[in-house]
Order: sequence, then structure tokens, then C-alpha cells
Amino acid sequence: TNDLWNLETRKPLLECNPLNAMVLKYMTLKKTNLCVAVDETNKEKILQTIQSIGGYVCAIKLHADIIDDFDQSFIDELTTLSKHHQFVIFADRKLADTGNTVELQLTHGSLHIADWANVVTVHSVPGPPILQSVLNIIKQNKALKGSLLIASLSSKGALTDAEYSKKSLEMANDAKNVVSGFICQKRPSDNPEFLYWTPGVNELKSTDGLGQQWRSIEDAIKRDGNDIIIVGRAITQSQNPVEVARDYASRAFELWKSR
Ligand code: 5BU
Repeated sequence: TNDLWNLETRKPLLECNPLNAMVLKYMTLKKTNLCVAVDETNKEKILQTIQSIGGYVCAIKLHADIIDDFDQSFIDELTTLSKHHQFVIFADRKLADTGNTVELQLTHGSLHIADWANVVTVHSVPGPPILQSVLNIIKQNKALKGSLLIASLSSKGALTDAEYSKKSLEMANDAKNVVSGFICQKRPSDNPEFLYWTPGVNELKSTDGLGQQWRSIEDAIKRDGNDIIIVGRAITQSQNPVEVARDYASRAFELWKSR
């Protein structure tokens, strides 16, 4: 019912999940449901961008594997910025393998994601074992507190149809201590315990010529029912990222609150 979506009612439900508690705290404190995807390839550039827009986001999403000079000093500075500006660090790793491999991917290699990211994306295609392995790592008390299950993708012709989204939802329902929410286009469920994060948002363009599909902030939040917008190039490649971030954050937050 509508009542469950009222923030006062929903708050205690979301706070049962440690990651959602953290995200919700930043969202309400900073009045923003904007997550910026900083898809730059150089750590100085990434840190500069985060420094400038950090006040307007509840989360910063990174693809660590595209950073040419990723190292411990980057992790240290990123972590400092996250505490100063109060945002969640989101690694968009899109895990999609067997359990043992996923545990190794989260804890080893040059990226050792669980040591610095608070949340990571997980594909549902391998089935339930992947979530048990993510839980095993969350239990180790590293930075990693939760995961987002990919219910659907924004790219043209994605194979994540309604049936796939429904099965992803079932997997999440059986593993609420691992799955904090979803990456989705349309919200796959009316369960207010999850947070629904959506990429594919751009006020000016509808495609990048490489299969990405963008829609407006209003469609992402009101029509499609999402909580958090994930915005990359519309902000990072604009003339004035700070102003655009501020504008996207305030518009998105108004729409979210009035939904
Ligand atoms: P953009 O510049 O706003 O297109 O960036 C969107 C980001 O979200 C980018 O980092 C993608 O890898 C990420 N993304 C996406 O666009 N669509 C999806 O379905 C998923 C992730 Br899952």
C-alpha cells in the first residue's frame, strides 16, 4: 500500500539493513538521492570530480577496473573524501561467477573490492550461490556492507526481461541480509525494504550511440518507481558538473519525496 512508502513508515524497514541505513542517513541529511557514476580513468581526475560534487550525492559509483593508476593511495583518499562528504562508495563490479571465484574477486587481486567499497553490484544469472558467497565476505567486517542485485539493464536489447527480473526478486527475497536493493529500470517489486537504484538517466540525450538508453529524472523516479538515480556523463561531461549535480539532486529529491 501507499502507506508503506511513506518515509516515516519505511525508515525503520530500511534501517534493518546496515547498508540501507547508511544510504538513507546520507539521503535525508544531504537531501539527495543522486549517485554519480565517475567513469574516469585517472585517479587524480576522479578525486577532483568527487571533491567538487561530493556534497550533492548519497553515493559515488566507480568502475575500479578502468582506472589506469589504481592503488592504495587512491583508496585512502577516496575513503577520506567519503567520510568528509558523507557518501557511500559503490563498486560497480557486476559479479557473475561461481561462489568461490566471487569470494576471491572481492578480497584479492589489485582491486580487493571488499576492503574499500561499501556496496557492490551482483548479477543474478549464476543463481543463489553467488549471494551466499557475497554474504561470507560481508560477514568479515570489511568496508563491504551490502550488495545490489541487477534485476535489469539499461542497454538496448538487454536479455533481462520481466521473467528474469522476477526471478532476481525471488533470489533477493531469500537473501535480505545480502541484498540491500536492486539495479533496475522499472522497480521490480513493491517491497519497501529494498532501495531501487536506476542508471540510464540524462535530461538532454536519449542515447550515446553505444546502446545506452537514457530517460528523464522524472520518468526514472515517478513513472518507473525508483529511489536513487545513477547519473554519469550527463554530469561528469557537462560544462559545469557542480551546477548540474546540484540541479539533478534537487529535482530528483523533490520527485522522490512527493511520490
Ligand atoms: P552514464 O554515463 O549515465 O550512461 O553512466 C551510467 C553508469 O551506470 C555507467 O557506469 C554504467 O556502467 C552503469 N550502468 C548502466 O548504465 N546501466 C546498467 O544497466 C547498469 C550499470 Br547495471
